[in-house]
Amino acid sequence: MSGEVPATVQGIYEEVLRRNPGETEFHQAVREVLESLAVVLGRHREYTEMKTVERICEPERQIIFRVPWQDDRGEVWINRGFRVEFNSALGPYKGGLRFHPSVNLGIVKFLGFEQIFKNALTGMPIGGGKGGSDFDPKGRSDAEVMRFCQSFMTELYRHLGEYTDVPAGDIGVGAREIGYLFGQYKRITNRYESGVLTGKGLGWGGALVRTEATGYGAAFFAEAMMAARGETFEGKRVVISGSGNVAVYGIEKVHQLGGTAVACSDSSGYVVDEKGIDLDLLKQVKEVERGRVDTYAQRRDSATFVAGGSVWDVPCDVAIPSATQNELDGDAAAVLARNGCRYVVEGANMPATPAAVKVFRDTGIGFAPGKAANAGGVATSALEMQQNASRDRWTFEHSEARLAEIMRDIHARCHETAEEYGSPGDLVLGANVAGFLQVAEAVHAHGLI
Ligand code: NDP
Ligand code: 2IT
Repeated sequence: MSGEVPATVQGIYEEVLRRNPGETEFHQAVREVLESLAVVLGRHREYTEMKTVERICEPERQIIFRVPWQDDRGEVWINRGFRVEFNSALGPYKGGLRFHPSVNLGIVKFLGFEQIFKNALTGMPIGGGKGGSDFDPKGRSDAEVMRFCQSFMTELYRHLGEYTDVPAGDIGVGAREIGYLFGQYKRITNRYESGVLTGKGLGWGGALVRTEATGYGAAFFAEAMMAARGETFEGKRVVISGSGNVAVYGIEKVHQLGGTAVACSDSSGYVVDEKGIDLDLLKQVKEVERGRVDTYAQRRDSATFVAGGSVWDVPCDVAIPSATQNELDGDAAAVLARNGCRYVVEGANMPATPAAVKVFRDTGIGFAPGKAANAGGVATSALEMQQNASRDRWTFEHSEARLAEIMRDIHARCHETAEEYGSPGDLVLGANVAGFLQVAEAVHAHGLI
């Protein structure tokens, strides 16, 4: 862990451990936020008296359901579906759906908990939630994915609504899945309720820039961090893990801002391409063919594929972990530091372990936590909701300018809050405190609910 749990919040942490046994990722996410909050509770006695932190640590509602479906050969499968409606103080529950075999309640809760503060940081009126299933879409046909999505939504629909709970994508859930989910919601409810899901197709209620938003946003955030140190992306080597939605559009924006992304990965290994990742080829392999990264290396002379191994072995100035939680541990962080890395910006949710974050602190590497750096995705989801509600459609340029502004604002807010609370430069503390204060004020105003 990155530090001691301060005495003022120790009791809260122990109660979270006791009430949520075995949910290690949830414990980790809660602990990291609590470590930042002692300083806040010292200034706000009302939050201690009204158990505001304890209430925020307890989801408002947790839904777990059976998802039966049949594959193309007629075999029956039974998956588990989750939706954790964590906190609605600032707006309807908002957060993605993850389809991955590793999904369990503890992972959904960690993601939902993070989402509360992330969504608060965007400044948009959205509460925090997350959902998903242990369904593995890899290798499944479109028809199988469709049947699974239909079965999943047949249970979930009763909990959703544009003013209630608005899911979107996450790992394993992209435009294809959102399409099938929306179709089934519309069929069951007989309502064309555009605002019930975000990440929709551009021809039927989707918003320009939502696809690119998380990766672009992380790059904008990195740009703001560098600007605070008088630097730019110009000439910087960048390593981005993953090769999904966040990674692909992170690479795209890094290149537009003057940096060079030289490596990316998936769960099979990583590719290094000293000439810079060829985005057209990467998109062809990952988005069109739904293939593996080794195919990229097979088709590009300047690229090498390394099976297994750690993408963090590739020397870089900027690292943008954009695959999954706890993918960058203390050892990998030490390698990054030794190789001269200066910035680590979390595109994924909680990709750096507490030991890694400690290395970044000790070595002076600028570190941006996911709840700040990857907030561009959900912020642009809120822009999609705004366009749906007003039956409007913004241009790419307008939406991207809004996204860039939001990311600069989040950086400024985290930066200023860290200074105000006595830890200049500590964006982890800044993000946790700024996000918490916004949520806590609303929770407090709504009374004991
Ligand atoms: P995708 O499904 O599009 O891509 C995920 C990528 O990460 C793939 O390359 C995948 O490799 C890799 N990956 C996933 N799980 C693992 C694992 N257990 N071990 C190794 N590699 C893994 O997802 P996204 O790009 O949407 O999401 C990536 C991260 O960003 C997640 O942490 C997500 O929560 C976060 N995020 C996403 C947002 C969004 O708008 N999509 C918004 C904010 C955060 P493989 O295909 O081999 O599994
Ligand atoms: O982790 C996240 O912020 C997301 N997966 C996006 C959530 C959303 O509602 O757009």
